[in-house]
Amino acid sequence: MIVILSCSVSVPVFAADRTQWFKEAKFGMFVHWGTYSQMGIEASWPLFQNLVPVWEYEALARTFNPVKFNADELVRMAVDAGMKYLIFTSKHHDGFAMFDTEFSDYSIMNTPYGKDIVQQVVDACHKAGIRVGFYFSLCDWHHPSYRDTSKPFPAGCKAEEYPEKTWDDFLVFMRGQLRELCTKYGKIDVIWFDGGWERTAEQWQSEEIDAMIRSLQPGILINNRHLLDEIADFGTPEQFVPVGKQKKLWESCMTINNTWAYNPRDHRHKSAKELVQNLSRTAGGGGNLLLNVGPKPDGTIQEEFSSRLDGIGTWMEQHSESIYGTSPAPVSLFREGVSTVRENSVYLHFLHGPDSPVNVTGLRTPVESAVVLGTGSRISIGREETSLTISVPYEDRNPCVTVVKLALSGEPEFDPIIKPDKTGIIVLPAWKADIWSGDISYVLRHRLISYSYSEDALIDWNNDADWAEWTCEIPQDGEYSVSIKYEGGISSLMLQVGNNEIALPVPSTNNVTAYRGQVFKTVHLSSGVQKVKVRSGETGEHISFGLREISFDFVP
Ligand code: JFZ
Repeated sequence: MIVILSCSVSVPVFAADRTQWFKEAKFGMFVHWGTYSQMGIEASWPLFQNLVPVWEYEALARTFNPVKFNADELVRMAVDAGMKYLIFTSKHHDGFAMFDTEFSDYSIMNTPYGKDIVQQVVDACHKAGIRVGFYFSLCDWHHPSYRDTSKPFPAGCKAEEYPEKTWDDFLVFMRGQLRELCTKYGKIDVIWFDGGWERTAEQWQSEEIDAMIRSLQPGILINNRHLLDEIADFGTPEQFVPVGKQKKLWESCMTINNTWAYNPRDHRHKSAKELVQNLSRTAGGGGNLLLNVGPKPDGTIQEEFSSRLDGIGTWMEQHSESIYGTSPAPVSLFREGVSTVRENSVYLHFLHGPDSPVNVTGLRTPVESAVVLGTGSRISIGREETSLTISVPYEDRNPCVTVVKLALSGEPEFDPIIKPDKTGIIVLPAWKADIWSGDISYVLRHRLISYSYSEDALIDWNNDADWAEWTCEIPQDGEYSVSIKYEGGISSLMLQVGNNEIALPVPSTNNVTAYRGQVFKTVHLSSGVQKVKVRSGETGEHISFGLREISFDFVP
């Protein structure tokens, strides 16, 4: 008699290992698709907003039959755009399962289509060799143990509106579906939670489900929307690219127009240029871009989306080395854009221009050559003591983002220290600032200090938890006059140099477009390398204030 002992021992996969592919991939496809595509409305939210009666929304399951859906074509579109992974809505807030689940009749299996779409998507991703993950909404507005369905939306969704007695039943249901998603489809690389805001992590038992998922799928990544930021593998800023330095991996999710689902009335499509700029900005910030498509009711992708994905793919054919496997440059190297680093190369992504000779500072390692990606043109490099000057011929500019590859003589070394200029003044410009912020809230736009190229200023001073920071060299002990160039105004700006902090009154200028210099009282500075930090002196909106530069001038 042969006894076969089977035991699954899940080997812990440490964060640094399991996130490596994600950090290198940089770019993925988000897919929001369900019965709602038949009405051309947003996923789930029309229910909550009482725009569509529940009976009418849920009746969509009776007609959903995407006969033209071809998972391989969808995945090919993603691969051709340069996307390395795909996140698919297995279940949105409406509770409709796009997979064959034994725990609910409200699923794709009970539609005229009657086939497991999640299975098809996973198979196509595995066949194409890209990673695959499931968007899964914790909140389930269909399930009678989650929501008091006797109440009209938006009532009935909150914990306090529903008796505790059914909550355990719902958790059994929710965990059952998660277990199905983690055991029926082979290797899964991401669980992209959403919909956590109507309960707490304790009520969701997020720690338990996080552990269950990791035991069933060793190496899987889980985002922060089960409300456990500290154990999440990545943060999820939504519809924006954070500008500050982040404390953990992050992935910006974004739509091409403004709707996650298929919406033929939403014509606010971002151009391919804007989408590529967002890709460069996410890579330049050390994050990923998850760009969304919402398939039509027949399963195909609308032309406005496919044409833009083609445009991104064309750019990626010539520029992917400046995206995949790169890290963000630790120092702002030039004013016109962002920089990525890979091996002994630095890539300058021009989000604006380049119109005139470009000044590159903060790079210690000698540059051997400068080449424009795509055209292959070698461009001349002007070298000065602590900076480089490059000029990109107009004909070499890319219609989306021009990237100049600097080939270095060795390992990239950066110099964050701003030195006094030829006149001895220490000038700290907006574009050289490091922007620091609190943890980005995954959904609501946590207004950060951001750098606005058009004003060439630091704007959005709306949260005193954010600050701008420079590292500079103070040549000698003594008194220095502090000057700032700014527009608009703010009642007080806190300036910290080393360990001393002073409040700078910044009277409002009479015109937020012009800017003016303001010389303040002097401060005593000690010689050596100093960190200069600036933050709003109070909370509240200061959308009128734009800081262009701070400078220190020695007073003999
Ligand atoms: C969430 C979903 O609601 C949305 O449909 C989409 O799936 C997106 C990726 O994730 O977006 C949210 C969630 C919560 C809020 C706003 C957008 N909220 O609480 O304001």
